[in-house]
Amino acid sequence: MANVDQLLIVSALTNPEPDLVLLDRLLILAEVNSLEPIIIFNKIDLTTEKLAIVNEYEKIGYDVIISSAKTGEGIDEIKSRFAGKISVLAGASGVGKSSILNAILPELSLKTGEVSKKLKRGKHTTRHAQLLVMKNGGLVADTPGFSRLYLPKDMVREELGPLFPEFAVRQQNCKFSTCLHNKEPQCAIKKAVEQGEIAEWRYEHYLQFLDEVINNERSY
Ligand SMILES: Nc1nc2c(ncn2[C@@H]2O[C@H](COP(=O)(O)OP(=O)(O)OP(=O)(O)O)[C@@H](O)[C@H]2O)c(=O)[nH]1
Ligand SMILES: [Mg+2]
Ligand SMILES: [Zn+2]
Repeated sequence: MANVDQLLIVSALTNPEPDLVLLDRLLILAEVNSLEPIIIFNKIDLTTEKLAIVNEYEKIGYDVIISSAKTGEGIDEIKSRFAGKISVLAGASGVGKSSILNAILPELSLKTGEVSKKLKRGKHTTRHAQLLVMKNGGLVADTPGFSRLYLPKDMVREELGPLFPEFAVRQQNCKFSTCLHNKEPQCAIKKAVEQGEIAEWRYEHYLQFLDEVINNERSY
C-alpha cells in the first residue's frame, strides 16, 4: 500500500497470548519503511498480568496504547491517531483489529471471529485487506492476521542493531564500533541485558533476527 503514514501493531494481552517475536519484527518493518509505529495492547479487560511487557515497550520509548474493544478503554485515543493519516492495522489473528475498528465506528460492521479455544489462535476472520474511511478524515486498512513475517531480504547485519532504539542509544559504548553485540567482548548491549536495563526477550529476538539477516546476506 502506497503512502501509508503509520503502522498500528495490535497485540492482545491474552487470548491469544502476545507474540513478541511478531511484535518486534513489525517494529523493525515499520522503521525500515519509515512508518510511524504505534503499539496497541488490546483486551486489557481480560488481564492485568502482562503490564510488565507494556512498561518495557514504553520504557524503550515506543508509543503504546492500552485498549479494550469490549469496554471502550483506549478507543478514543486510537481514534484520535487516525485523523488525517493513512494507517494500517497489523497483528496476529484474533487480537481484535476488526473489533477495535467496530468500536470506533459501529457502522463498519466488520466481521469478527472468536479465538479457537483448542488452538488458542484466531480463526483468520478478516480475509482481505480493506481500506476504511474514518469520520475524522483518516483512512485505515484492516488487514488479515498473520503470524509469520520475514525481515527485508536486502538488510545487512550492521543495520539491525540501530533499529532497536534501546541498543541505538548504547552502542557507542561498545568497545568495537563494528560490534554486533553477539560474541564481541566489552559490549554495552550485553552489559545492559545483564544489568536488567534491556529486556532479555528483546536481546534474544535481536540474536534470532541477526541470524536471519546473516543467512539472507549469504543467499542474496
Ligand atoms: N474480551 C475482549 N475480547 C475482544 C477484544 N477485542 C476483540 N475481542 C474478541 O476477540 C475475538 C477476535 O476479534 P477480531 O476483531 O475478529 O480479531 P482480528 O484481529 O480482527 O482477527 P483476524 O481478522 O482473524 O485477523 C472476537 O471474539 C472479539 O470479540 C477485547 O478488547 N476484549
Ligand atoms: Mg479481523
Ligand atoms: Zn555491542
